[in-house]
Amino acid sequence: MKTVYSPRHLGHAGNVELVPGAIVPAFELPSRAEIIKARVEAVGLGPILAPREHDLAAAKRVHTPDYVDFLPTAYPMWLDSGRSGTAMAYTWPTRGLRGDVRPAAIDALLGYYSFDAGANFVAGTWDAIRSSFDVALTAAELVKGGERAAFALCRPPGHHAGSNFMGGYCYINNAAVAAQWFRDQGARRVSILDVDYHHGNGTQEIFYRRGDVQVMNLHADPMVEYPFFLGHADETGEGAGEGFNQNYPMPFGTDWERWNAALEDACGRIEAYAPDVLVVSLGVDTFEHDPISRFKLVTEDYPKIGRRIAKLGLPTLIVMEGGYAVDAIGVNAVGVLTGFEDS
Ligand code: SP5
Ligand code: ZN
Repeated sequence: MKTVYSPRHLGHAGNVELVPGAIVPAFELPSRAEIIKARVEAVGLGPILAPREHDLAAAKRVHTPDYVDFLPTAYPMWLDSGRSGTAMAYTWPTRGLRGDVRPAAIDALLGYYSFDAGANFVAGTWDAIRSSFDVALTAAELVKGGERAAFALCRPPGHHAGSNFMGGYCYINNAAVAAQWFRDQGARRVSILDVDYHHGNGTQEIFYRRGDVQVMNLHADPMVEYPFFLGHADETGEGAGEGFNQNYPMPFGTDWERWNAALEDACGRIEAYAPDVLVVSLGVDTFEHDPISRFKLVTEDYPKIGRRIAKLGLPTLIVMEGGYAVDAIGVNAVGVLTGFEDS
């Protein structure tokens, strides 16, 4: 399997994060992608290719143009306002406030275009976002060109980013952009299977009213886990999208047996939908030792995920999302890929 990777993610570094009670060094680190890349090389998964540059018009197929255009301006605006360090939102246009007036100040725009304080900007952030988008589309082109599968080693991740908002370390929704790109290239139906520990709220929001992109989401119960405000089992799509969104919220402590039952059900629904192509949002924050998560998957489980996905027999784009147990992220993420290849 070919991997697409760019070192341009490395400048998205030195970030901080707001957690309950403190500002701490970010969990979403440059070393994540570097360790996955090193593991791809160590197991000889296949060639590692640089991305080709793509027009941002492809991002504007799933995000609003004003949102996409905001992203490269965020950090320069932050500097122009006399600040340095990390640009972080601190106010949001929620209930009782006006969300229909786009403010002028960067302080307000950061909140206007986000749902949490988890998508921050440092000097290299836009370049990393841009390269992650290019990585996803370059890998999508490999699949469109006839590869059985390709691995988009995206950083930053994307699945929390919606049509006009960032959050949860995500800015451009790489998996959603790729799914839309496949549609625009002639795929009639596309399925997205999101196995990250957190609900892919952005992906769900983008395709919620559409029947041409099916979205399956396995994640921790949003009653008790981030992103909290979406991802319940009764969210099944609306209008033309009714029946094409499926959520599998699961409790803290979920192990392989329980998680795999959800995977089986999701794979059955994908088989019934019979898409032309599959996009996998691959998070390995389901791992037992993940520092921000509370599922109990073990290293030996990840190849099993890959084998089950391969059994679907579909052209498959695998897009990297979360996973914060840095020591194990290479073995676990690449375990999914080698499991796919072995079957
Ligand atoms: C792509 C992805 O996996 N994004 C995850 C964003 C999670 N953001 C909220 C994290 C809450 C962390 N709680 C800290 C507990 C530390 N012991
Ligand atoms: Zn996650």
